[in-house]
Amino acid sequence: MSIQQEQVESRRTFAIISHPDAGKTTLTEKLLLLGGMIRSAGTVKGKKSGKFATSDWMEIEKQRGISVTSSVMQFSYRDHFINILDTPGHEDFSEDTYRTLTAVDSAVMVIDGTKGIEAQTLKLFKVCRMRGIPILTFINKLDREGKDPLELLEEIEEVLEIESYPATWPIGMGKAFQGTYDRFTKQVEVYRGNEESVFIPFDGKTVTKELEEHVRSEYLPGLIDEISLLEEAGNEFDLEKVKRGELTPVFFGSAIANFGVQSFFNSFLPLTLPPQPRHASKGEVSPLDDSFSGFIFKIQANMNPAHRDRIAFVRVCSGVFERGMTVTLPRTGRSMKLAQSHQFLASSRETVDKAFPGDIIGIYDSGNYQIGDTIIGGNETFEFDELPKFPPEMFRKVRVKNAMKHKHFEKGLTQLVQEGAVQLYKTPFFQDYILGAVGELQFQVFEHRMKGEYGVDLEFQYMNHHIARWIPKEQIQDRMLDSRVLHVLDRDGHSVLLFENDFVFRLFQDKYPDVTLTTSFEKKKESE
Ligand SMILES: Nc1nc2c(ncn2[C@@H]2O[C@H](COP(=O)(O)OP(=O)(O)OP(=O)(O)O)[C@@H](O)[C@H]2O)c(=O)[nH]1
Ligand SMILES: [Mg+2]
Repeated sequence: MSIQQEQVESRRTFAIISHPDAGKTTLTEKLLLLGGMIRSAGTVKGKKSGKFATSDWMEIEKQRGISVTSSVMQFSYRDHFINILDTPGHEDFSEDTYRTLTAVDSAVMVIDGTKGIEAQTLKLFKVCRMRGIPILTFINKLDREGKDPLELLEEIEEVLEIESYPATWPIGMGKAFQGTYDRFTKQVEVYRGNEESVFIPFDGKTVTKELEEHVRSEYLPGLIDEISLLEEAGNEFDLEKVKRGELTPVFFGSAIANFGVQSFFNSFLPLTLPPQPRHASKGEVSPLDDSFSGFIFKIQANMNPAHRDRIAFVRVCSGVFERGMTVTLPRTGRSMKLAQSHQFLASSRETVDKAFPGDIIGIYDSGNYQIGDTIIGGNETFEFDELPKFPPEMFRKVRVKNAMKHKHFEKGLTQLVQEGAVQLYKTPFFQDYILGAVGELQFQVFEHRMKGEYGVDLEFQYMNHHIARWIPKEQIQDRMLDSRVLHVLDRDGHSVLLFENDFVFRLFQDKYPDVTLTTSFEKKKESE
């Protein structure tokens, strides 16, 4: 095996996805603890230890106890190099989550055991399913009274339409939670609240003294029945199906109590895939190709108040990245020397000199990159497939409160728009700024960051419009426009019409059938 092949085989790059609040960030924190990246675990709201979870590093995330942007982390575990991406669950940030999913080779779906499959989990699951990547399921919050585990499995199979294989099985739940049985390693992991788990061998049938000492005896007959039921009536384990994303191994645990996380992660490595080939304009690009290539799926400004710079996050797709190398950007044809490259643990960074396919590195961006850009080390020219874009569905006029701060306002606006935090439009004559977003929370994050990172207070003006369509400039006539059909220009100067609602939009189409209206968002259909 070549060095590159060895490096590729030992890498895993995955995202944690789910509906808000299922426990992604909490689980991520426990995985970082397992990987030795942190000494003690913080929590989402910073309670108890006074320490916040690593991946919710932004001010607004700490304040609200939710993730608003995806976070990139790396650690080593059992001779493997792991790239993990904690994504925000809220649908207002789903564009960010969808883009992140393009940069991974497997996904971990977290389900809140008290709620079952929730709307956003279903949507994100479908995206993973379409890509055919392995999906592992972690049913969380077993320390609380939740749904019956068999019911949860049924829900996975029926709602998500995927076969499931319980790799672990819970014994009791809530206050009476006893632990889980691991069907792979044939041992019971005993839940002991805040204390570390104990592992006891169990063949699924024979109750030993040791087991009786740790698990309340009234739970054992039920456990034996359920194990035999799963063996007889459940799906067979099939690794190939797991790797194709057709069968999801299911694990039970409690992220907050750090229970079941290690058992889950020990199974994770053999169940998931190393970096896979990626589709590009020239065809498939193999991670084993000699020359370097990668794509930018995320840009983030001001991650560290001491640096105040912008980082473009690159998923390495082929070849070897070496710090100082020169790459070309096919979109502009320009060449750039990548002198500053980092490996991240959420907001903290370390210089990285070498990176292999599957790795996610941050490169310094002085304004050259856009989300979706391909970068290439060799002489070829090709581009990776476009990233998903979502049409904005709400709009606000925005201006700076204090006119003296206009420069800061412009700077913040430009940077946050480049990140994709919101979209920006201008009215043609008065040059009013209009922000477009998928959801209300995006405006709130924008406002918060403009204040915190650029010292700018904003004034928003509500707009009634909900639909955006691109239109060739020459087709626009004054008579088409009124307060319900507004003409604005996008960031690149292209004409866009904003319609108040579906009714106005359809009326317009009937009245002007020859006008070509397009969403520049063809990919959206796939993600629905
Ligand atoms: N009881 C219980 N609570 C948990 C568990 N895991 C997480 N929580 C709590 O659930 C809440 C949400 O957890 P997060 O980790 O922020 O969830 P998330 O999926 O990252 O949420 P978003 O990033 O906003 O989508 C927090 O208050 C956690 O403390 C668990 O195993 N048991
Ligand atoms: Mg989170």
